[in-house]
Amino acid sequence: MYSTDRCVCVHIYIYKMGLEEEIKVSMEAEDGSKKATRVASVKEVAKEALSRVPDRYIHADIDPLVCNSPSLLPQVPVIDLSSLFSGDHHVKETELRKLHVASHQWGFFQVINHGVRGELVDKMKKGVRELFDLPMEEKDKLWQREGEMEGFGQMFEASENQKLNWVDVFYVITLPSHLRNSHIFPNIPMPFKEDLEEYSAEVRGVARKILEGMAEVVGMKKEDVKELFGEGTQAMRINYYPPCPQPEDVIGINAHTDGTALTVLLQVSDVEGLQIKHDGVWVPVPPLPHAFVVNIGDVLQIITNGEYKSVEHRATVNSKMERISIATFYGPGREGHIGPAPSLVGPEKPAQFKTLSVPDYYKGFISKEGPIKSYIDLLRIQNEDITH
Ligand SMILES: O=C(O)CCC(=O)C(=O)O
Repeated sequence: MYSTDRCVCVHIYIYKMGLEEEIKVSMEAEDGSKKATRVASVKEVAKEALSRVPDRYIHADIDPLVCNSPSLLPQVPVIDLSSLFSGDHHVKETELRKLHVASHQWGFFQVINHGVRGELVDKMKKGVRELFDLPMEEKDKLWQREGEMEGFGQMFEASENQKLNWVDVFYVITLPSHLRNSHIFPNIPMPFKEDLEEYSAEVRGVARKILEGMAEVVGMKKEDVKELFGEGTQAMRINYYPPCPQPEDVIGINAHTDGTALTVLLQVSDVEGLQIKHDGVWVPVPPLPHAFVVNIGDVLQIITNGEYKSVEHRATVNSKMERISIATFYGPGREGHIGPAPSLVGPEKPAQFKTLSVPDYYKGFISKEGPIKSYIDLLRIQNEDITH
């Protein structure tokens, strides 16, 4: 998904203009001309009662599930967020330890008792279904414009020959509000726009609480969290995976790690699809009632100086049922730096990663090769660098 084709390269520019900073995507052919590629909506493709899906969606190299006995697969840990902030010292310590083990060994966990009202979550579920059910002429008004990432459309679509994922995406920057795209967020239909506004604020609160718990248990100073995150930034990627007649030959989202700090994912449908790589095996993450799936992104692996892991994951699709998910990405404010927290670096534990400005980090992440899985490895400080 992220490889570039020889004839078209993707340039992503991150630039600052006072307080306004945007990620711009422009598609440029080798002769320098701009190329506007628009990928068909998979929902529309799927409506055509296909017996075989078009070749562009067929991936020959999908890594199958390694374990043939799902009942033997390990279960992703579940963290009770209310216990993490319990007044009872023992309850709190036990949950903090669970959080530490989950973040260190899995990089993924489900979180329950997170405090986001069930009624708001239900409104979001209804709102995203309605968003993807909009007629095409309404969706057109919210479609990605050339050079931009927000709105409906596939991300990182680099060439006309590139293999595609079996997913329709709606991507939107949610917080802080001054970073929002002026023709996407304001045009989101009501009442979903209002619910999205409330949900963004609530989920940011959940992300910050989890980070607070992690900082406490990993021994990171509060000042470091404040310094590294500032007010933070948040974006959402809403994924719609239509049913597919050849689910084993297509992929909803290729294996990837998240380039941000923390992802809080709502599995909208009661349909399995999310899988994570754990000890070399793809482990499904079943939807759990009233839970969010949380995962560590590359930025948090860097900030924790490698203590917590950003783990590969992917989304598979279903032959009969559609699946929807809402991934909310939380990361540092645009004005700061990304690097190991000073309180987690010392003679015993030298910095494992370089420190970069936030714009430089994202510029590298979405560089000419696209957001490659191994980007974080490019930022690793080699032993020679440490000793010299
Ligand atoms: O749909 C899912 O469960 C996974 C989504 C995901 O990995 C993403 O949006 O980056």
